[in-house]
Amino acid sequence: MLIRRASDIVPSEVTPESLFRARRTWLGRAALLGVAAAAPALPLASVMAQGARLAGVKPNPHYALAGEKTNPVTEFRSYCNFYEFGSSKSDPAQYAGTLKLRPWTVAVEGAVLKPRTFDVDELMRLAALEERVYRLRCVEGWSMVIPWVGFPLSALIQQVQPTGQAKYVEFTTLADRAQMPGVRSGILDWPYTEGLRLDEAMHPLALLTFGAYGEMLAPQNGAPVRMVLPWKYGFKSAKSIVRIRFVEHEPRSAWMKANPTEYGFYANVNPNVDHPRWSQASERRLGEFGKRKTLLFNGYGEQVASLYAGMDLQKFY
Ligand SMILES: Nc1nc2c(c(=O)[nH]1)N[C@H]1C(S)=C(S)[C@@H](COP(=O)(O)O)O[C@H]1N2
Ligand SMILES: [Mo]
Repeated sequence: MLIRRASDIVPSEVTPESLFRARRTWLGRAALLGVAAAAPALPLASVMAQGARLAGVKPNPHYALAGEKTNPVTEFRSYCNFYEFGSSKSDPAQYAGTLKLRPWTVAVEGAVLKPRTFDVDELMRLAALEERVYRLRCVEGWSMVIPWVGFPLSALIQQVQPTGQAKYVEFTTLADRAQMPGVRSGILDWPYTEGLRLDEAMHPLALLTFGAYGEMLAPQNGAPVRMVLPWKYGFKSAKSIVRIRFVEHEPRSAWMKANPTEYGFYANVNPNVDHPRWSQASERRLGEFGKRKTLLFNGYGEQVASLYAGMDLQKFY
């Protein structure tokens, strides 16, 4: 079992000062990325070499994924899904450099006693950051293993104190036509939104994520803040979040609106429920030849299956 006890939580050594330094490095890097976007001749590798380290963040050994290799950081940063920047896997790495990461606020509102708009740097200091190695499986049939940096979303939820009416959480992400060329397309009804049931959002695996590979998130991976929900298909893990709203009724996500028969609210990884257009029984781990069997709940069943006890997972896909 990987359920954590309070005594297992590794205290972060991130100081305001180290965060400040990371931020400054990042701002310098963001400027470089801006230049790179304006001059496409600059090779991607030189952009990705710039680092904004998150000093003092310790790996949480309970989420180490023994026996599975993490994907190379270059793969993580160059093969992305972020439709606001285009629909091909290489578009986000090429175009997300224009995303302005500061100032950035996240409004936390709706059915809560203490609604509050957080500056993202403030939000990042709300709880101890830790590194967790999680699989992320895309609904399209590929997967990666990534060392994410963040803290459980539950830490934020406890701060704002949901009322009895809060049954679901809705995430809204940035949709800025000026910065995001993909938002001019009609692929989705922007902004990109996603949702969770409150108990899913409170689950210790649900990670509010600011970094990966010991660094601040790159824009194409959802900087400055995103969700990572390792037992669900990748599209549930909304990138570049600007609002978290607590609501009474199940919210309809952008993908549900676009195609309700293909994308359900739960979107738990399930090899037994095929996508209408392809099988979900197997997947390709990026960097590997051949296929792996897809695991129920992406291998996190021991932790999350009880959330769905008694539910027909064919119906609630
Ligand atoms: N705002 C936003 N969030 C998003 C997406 C998107 O297009 N827009 N794509 C999703 C999908 S389909 C996947 S698989 C993951 C991919 O995350 P990664 O590119 O960092 O691996 O982000 C998810 N979050
Ligand atoms: Mo995905």
